[in-house]
Amino acid sequence: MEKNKGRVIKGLGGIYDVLCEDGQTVSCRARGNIKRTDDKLFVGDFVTVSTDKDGSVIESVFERKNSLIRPPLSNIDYLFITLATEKPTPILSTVDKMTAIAVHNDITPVIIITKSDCSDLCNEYRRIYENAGFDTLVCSSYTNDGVDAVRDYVFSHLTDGKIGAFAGASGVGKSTLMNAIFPSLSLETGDVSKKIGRGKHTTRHVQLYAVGNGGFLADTPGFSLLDFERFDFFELSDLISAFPDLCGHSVNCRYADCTHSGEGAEECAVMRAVKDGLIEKSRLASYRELYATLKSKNPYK
Ligand SMILES: Nc1nc2c(ncn2[C@@H]2O[C@H](COP(=O)(O)OP(=O)(O)O)[C@@H](O)[C@H]2O)c(=O)[nH]1
Ligand SMILES: [Mg+2]
Ligand SMILES: [Zn+2]
Repeated sequence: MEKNKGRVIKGLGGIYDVLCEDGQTVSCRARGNIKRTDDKLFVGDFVTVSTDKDGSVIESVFERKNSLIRPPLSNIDYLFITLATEKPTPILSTVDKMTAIAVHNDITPVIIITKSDCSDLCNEYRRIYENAGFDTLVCSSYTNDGVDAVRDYVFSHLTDGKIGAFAGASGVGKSTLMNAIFPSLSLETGDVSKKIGRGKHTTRHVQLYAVGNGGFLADTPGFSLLDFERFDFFELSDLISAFPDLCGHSVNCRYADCTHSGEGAEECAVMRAVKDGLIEKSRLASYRELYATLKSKNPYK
């Protein structure tokens, strides 16, 4: 019997494609003990595979650094959080929730602002996210402005087994942009209104798409915030470190338990930094919204 280590790149109907260290992709079934556990195999998982005359079987799964539930995808390195300058108008608290969840789960958030052909607001959003310290790219799939830079970014960062996925509200232009970068993906694009009701009940399968430098892009239509709701959410005490732009200032607040919520503004270094233009107002507002949500979930923490 031959043993091998590899990564699940596709899973459909109990058959998993595993890209093994030797470069071969083998079609595998999973050992019964793996299938029975609550969290089944995820695309993105590192696994051990044994092969004999009857075929290949996944024997064990290595610990995941993170995972998304719908569609199931694990060990994500980059999340391309996409917002449009308009149509739909971005909800920055949603964008910021995604960045916080990404940071907390050891995923690098990258902000992609689409539809720059629609409005100059793209510059305002760019400023906010650059100021927050995230890599930020602006593009238009219509005029093609900035699309090459997005492609270069994706190709130069998704290397050595790294996994990236797109996230963002429906209609922001994720599929259009992904198709522009990787034409062979051929994702469905279109009008939000026309899409409603269609494909609602079809299971979404995720597959890892090799981007050419040893990295992978998940060929999902993009995660939305809904998909994050079950995504290993964090404790109130972890929140500040999920906002790197606030975190550096918070150590200078007079009181160690400062909530940066507006009371005692004189003593709050985060509030001072907002006043001085070092922290974006919208970022602090998002922080406070999440703080209130987590507080109401866990009133004793
Ligand atoms: N004006 C403009 N419209 C775009 C751009 N990119 C995509 N769209 C349109 O936005 C709509 C939604 O695009 P789609 O890629 O399906 O969005 P998704 O739901 O995020 O995958 C479609 O009608 C696209 O033609 C862009 O750069 N500029
Ligand atoms: Mg789409
Ligand atoms: Zn404070």
